[in-house]
Formats: sequence, structure tokens, C-alpha cells
Amino acid sequence: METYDLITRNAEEVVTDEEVRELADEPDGTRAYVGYEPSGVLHLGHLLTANKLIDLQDAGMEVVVLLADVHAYLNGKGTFEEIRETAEQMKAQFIAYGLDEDNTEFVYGSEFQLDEEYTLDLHELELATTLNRAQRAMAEIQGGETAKVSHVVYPLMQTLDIEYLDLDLAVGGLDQRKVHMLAREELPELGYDVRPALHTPIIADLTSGEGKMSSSEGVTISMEDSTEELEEKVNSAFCPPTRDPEGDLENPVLELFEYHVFPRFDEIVVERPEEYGGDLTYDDYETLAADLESGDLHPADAKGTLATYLDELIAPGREKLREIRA
Ligand code: IYR
Repeated sequence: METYDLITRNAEEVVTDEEVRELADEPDGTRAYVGYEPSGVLHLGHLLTANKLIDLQDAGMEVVVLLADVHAYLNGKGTFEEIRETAEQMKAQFIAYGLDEDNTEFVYGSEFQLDEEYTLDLHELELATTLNRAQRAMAEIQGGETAKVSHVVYPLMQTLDIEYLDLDLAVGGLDQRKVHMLAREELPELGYDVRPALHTPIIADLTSGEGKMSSSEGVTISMEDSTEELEEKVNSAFCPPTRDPEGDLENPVLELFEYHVFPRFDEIVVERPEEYGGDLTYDDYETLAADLESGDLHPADAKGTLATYLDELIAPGREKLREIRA
């Protein structure tokens, strides 16, 4: 696959395409990052951006994972001590999942975000940004009436992270888009360069096919799920025989094949008894989706196969969690 295609595959958007093409021309030595508010157990939302980081490593980029402990603190996720403990577990799960340990820099936010220079830049950004602008940037991450002062500081710090971690590309789910747009506007105010951003899609809820799948809303799959729990969740997933259900709905089973399974496996085998036509082998998502639509692949077989491959992906992280907790 061409470097540009590998960098951008399965991305919902890149800002801007021209800037990302430039990176793709000479990826060696360029640095890309995702920041995560630490949480003890990874779920599919984390793994979707992790898949992109693996693509970027394969494309020759250096990858930085920001364990955003200060951000989690600002977002009310607990004491620093609690947050750091979950951050260590998170790191172990990412490595078990397949991030290259020797080629991934894990950085705690608190390692640099409390330095004097960073703090002074932060205050300069606070002065340059209206409350309204910062709040709008945060709407997808922490909205509503309960917004605290910390929630408007949060996106300004995320903006500075891009400069202070010396990055060439900011990666995140589509929910990070407004913060990255703010960063593109504000970094030049401080005399820093604008950096491109790449956003992964938000996957639909497993059971309904609508909205956003995350640990807080709806059903997701996590590193904690046993094989049986995982099978149960996948078997009760919404899976109409089309990739484009009516209205705003998505087909979450197909989405999981597209964004989680095909990027990590060269070949997918659907095991079927001879009397039902025998095994089916797929090396790309499109063919599998077309077979589901035509009826050549039954939703029940698709689900069984999906559960098997997802289980293989989360098994090492599940084992790691067991060790940590033992
Ligand atoms: N806002 C992210 C966490 C985060 C991301 C980046 I990229 C940072 O530089 C800092 C924090 C979230 O919603 O999880």
C-alpha cells in the first residue's frame, strides 16, 4: 500500500489533505500522537485510534502516546494518584494490543505540562482565547451546564501539547476535531507552526446502530470482556443485511470488520459446515460487505466470525489485565 493510503486509510477526515500528503512524502522521523485521558480498561474507542497509530508506525512515523493525566484531572476523573495508576495499566494494554514498544514514546502530561515555560504559554493562550471559543471546542468532550473553568483550560493545553511534544501530526477521534481546529487557529498566535490533524470515525452503538459507542453510552467491547461476554455482545448486535441501513443508522457489525478486524488481519475466514457452502475467505472489507448485502454471507455467520477475531485482538490485553490485578 502507498504510504499516503496507509496513513489515511479508514480516516474520517484529514486537515488538510495537502499537509498530510507532504508528511507522507517523507514520513521517516516525523512524529504523530494521540492523547488519552487515562482509564483502567481499554475499549474499542481507544483501539480504533491505536489501529491508526499502528498504521503510522508501519508507514515509518514515530508515535507518541500522551497519557493525559493532567487533562483527566481537569475533567474530573479523580486524584492524580488514581489517574496515574490507571495510566500505567493503560500503557501495558496498548503494548499488549500491538503498539511497538521500542518505537512508541509514552509520555505523561504532567512530565512537561507543569513546567514554567508551558504554563506561561498557557496563560498567553488564555488571554488570547474567548471563553465562548474554548467552550465550543470542548462541547464534544465535556459539554453542558456543569462546565468548570478547568474545562476551558483543557483545550488550550491540548493545543500546547502539539508544540511541546514536537509533533507533526495530531490524531484523534472525530470528537477531538474542534480542539484540533482551535489549535490550528491558536498556535500561530504564539509564533508556533500549524500542524495537520487526522480524525478517525466514531463507531455506532453495537446494539442500536445509532449514535456513539463509548464506555459511558451504549454497549462497547473492552479488554475486560471474557470470550463469552464478547460473543454475547456481538451476537446481540444490530446487523441488518446492508451496509447502509435507513435513516441515521449504521451497521455496527460491518463497522467493526472495517475498522477493527481488516486493518489487523490479512485474511478473514468465515468457518461454515460444507452443507451451508463451506468456509468463506476474505482479504478485503468490501467483498465481505457485498456478500452480506447479497445474502451470500448470513448475519449470524458474520457475527460469529467477528467475535472470534475480536477475541484474538483483545486476548493479550485481557491477559495483561489479569496479571496486573493478580
Ligand atoms: N481530549 C482527549 C485527551 C487528550 C488528547 C490530546 I491529542 C491531548 O493533547 C490531551 C488530551 C480525550 O477526550 O480523551
